[in-house]
Amino acid sequence: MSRLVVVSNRVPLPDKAGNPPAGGLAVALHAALRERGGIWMGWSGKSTGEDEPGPLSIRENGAIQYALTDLTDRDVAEYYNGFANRVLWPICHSRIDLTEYARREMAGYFRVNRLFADRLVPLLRPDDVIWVHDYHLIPLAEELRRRGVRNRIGFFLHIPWPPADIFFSVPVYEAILRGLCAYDVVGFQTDYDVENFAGCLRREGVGEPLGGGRFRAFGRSFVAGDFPIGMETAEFAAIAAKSPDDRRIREMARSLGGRDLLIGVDRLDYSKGIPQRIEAYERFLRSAPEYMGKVIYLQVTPASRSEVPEYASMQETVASEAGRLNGALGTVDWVPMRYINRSIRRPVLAGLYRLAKVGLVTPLRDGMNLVAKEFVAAQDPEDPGVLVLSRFAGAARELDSALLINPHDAEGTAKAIQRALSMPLDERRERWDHMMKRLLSHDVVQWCADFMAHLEPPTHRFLPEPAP
Ligand code: GDG
Repeated sequence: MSRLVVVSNRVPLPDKAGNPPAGGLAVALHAALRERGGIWMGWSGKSTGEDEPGPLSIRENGAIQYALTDLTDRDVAEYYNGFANRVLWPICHSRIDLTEYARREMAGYFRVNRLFADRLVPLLRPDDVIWVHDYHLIPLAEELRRRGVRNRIGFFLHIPWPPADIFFSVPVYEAILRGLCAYDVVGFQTDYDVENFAGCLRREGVGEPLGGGRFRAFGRSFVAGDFPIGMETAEFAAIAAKSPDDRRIREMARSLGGRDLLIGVDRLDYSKGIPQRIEAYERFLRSAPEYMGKVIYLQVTPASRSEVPEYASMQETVASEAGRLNGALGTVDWVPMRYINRSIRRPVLAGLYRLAKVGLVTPLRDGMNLVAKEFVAAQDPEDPGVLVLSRFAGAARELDSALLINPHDAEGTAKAIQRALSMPLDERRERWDHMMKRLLSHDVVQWCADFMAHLEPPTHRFLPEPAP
């Protein structure tokens, strides 16, 4: 079996005992890397004040090599905080209003992709299979091809792909689109993303579908399809099932004092719709005052990308909205909302999901949203909680037995919260069963295997290139 080479912006390094960090993607890719041997390459997370980023550092862990590169301060400002997170991220989440386009930053993005290519080429063997992850590294395959790399190269986009009109507002959209078409397999989270991507090729007049998931564009052909990412369902469910024995979960349960728990868990990001969720919760309490004092909404929100101004201001907005809500509706013995602005450990998270009666996953736009899946996987099959899920999360394509809402409609979301809290046990079980079956049959190991099956050379036998 040929080696696997994974490339992503950051590399989830294992602990001293060689175990990968918790979380489905890291675990699944480590398992594939361990089985086949290979390399995981990415940014070390460190930046140097120098003009040059310094040499690649290689760490060995059994059959896996980690190849880490530092970046310069300028690289981080232009490539990561700049073009990736102030142009591509907002654009892919349909937020043209938040994009800050600067030619200097765009040049930095392509420069860092060239650096990655320069550093990866000497490590490659002719039969390695390369799998690149996410929007930071779209141009990488084209750079590798320019350096003579003929290996199979796949790409998976973890975030949505926007409609053509939105994507075309990026001044260098053509270079980005061409970059995607240099891969052999391009994976998206949902069929809607694939449709949007195909729409961009068609509208630009640069490509066309050939059938069977194949496209021809910019003079070459490749496969593009939806590969909805899964989670480590069975393992996570087992951790959650043990959580009632955990002291921290028992203390949390005691602190609820018999009140029903609603939970939201999101990186602090404007795409997650946290202020809209707080507004909907307030509307729910005001329109159903019998629930005042009877429910508690816990929002867990680790800080993220705080060097990007939009994130710093979102942090202030969420904190002030939470404070305002508690000030307006709280009483001396009840706060409607608990807000935690830091990360908690994964087993505790699993226990909190299981303790909650309602999971609130209401992003304005999301590639998939693994929190929705984790909430379902953590439930007690005898007495499952209810998932309130935005129809604009990729997860809604699979978890259609959740209560699907439009996060822009605060009244509709408020009604769904009330419905979730009063849903009869039979209906909760039926909805949960349906979703859990899907999560078990489409877990992250399956996702990884499915993508790899499309990327490996035998694919050619199943998807022959049609005659011109
Ligand atoms: C991108 C796409 C796509 C959150 N708080 C804590 C914590 N988390 C974990 C969750 C979950 C993960 O972070 C977040 O994953 P999401 O999928 O919800 O969102 P993004 O970070 O935006 O990820 C997304 C994903 O890529 C995968 O393809 O689904 O659409 O945007 O696993 O549990 N984990 C711990 N403590 C926390 O406080 N331990």
